[in-house]
Amino acid sequence: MVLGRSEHGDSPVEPVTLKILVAGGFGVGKTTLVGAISEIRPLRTEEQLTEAGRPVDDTTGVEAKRTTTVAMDFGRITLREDLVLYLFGTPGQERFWFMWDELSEGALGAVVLADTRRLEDCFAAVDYFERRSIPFLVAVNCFEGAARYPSESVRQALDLDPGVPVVLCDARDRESAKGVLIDLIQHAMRYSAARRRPVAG
Ligand SMILES: Nc1nc2c(ncn2[C@@H]2O[C@H](COP(=O)(O)OP(=O)(O)O)[C@@H](O)[C@H]2O)c(=O)[nH]1
Ligand SMILES: [Mg+2]
Repeated sequence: MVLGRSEHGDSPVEPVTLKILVAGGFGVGKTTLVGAISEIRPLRTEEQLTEAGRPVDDTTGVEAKRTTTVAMDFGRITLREDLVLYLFGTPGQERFWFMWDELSEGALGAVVLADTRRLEDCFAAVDYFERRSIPFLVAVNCFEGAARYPSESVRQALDLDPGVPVVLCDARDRESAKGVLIDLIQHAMRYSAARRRPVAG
């Protein structure tokens, strides 16, 4: 069978699917971001924070957080009819790092969510993607009451390479979250183009 335009003139495009990771510290807004943009009911695996988990699930600075993502968040967004993104919110707690290797397989790139009140919580994620040369950007989730810092100070505090974008977002807002994903795709494309460029000489 020849693939081509259908009788109705609409082309039967097979969408390109891209896998994107959403990482960052505990309570930084990963589940919120995936939920805000997913067009399917996001699959999330949350459980009540228990007494037993309290020493490891540090909620200092995270108001009213009663659940924790134990496995991951999963969502989907169609950016264009031929471009579908699959989102994987990866748990920030150290006891889940073993999952990251599997999740990052074949990923286009990663969004590292950051909260300026607890910037150090995303060191681990930044370090992880840097080491594996996975393109990422840092998206500062602007919580009310948190001081606004220029992206340059966030960059310095996290000791980011000059090429790593730092953007501001509101994880609850669909358009804002979508903008972050588009920024990441553009960054990942520039990043892989730069890596492919032959070295002169
Ligand atoms: N005010 C405010 N609260 C947020 C924002 N993003 C997340 N939250 C809240 O912060 C808490 C932690 O968010 P969550 O998405 O569960 O964090 P996760 O651990 O990274 O998945 C939840 O109670 C959210 O409702 C935001 O942009 N602004
Ligand atoms: Mg979560």
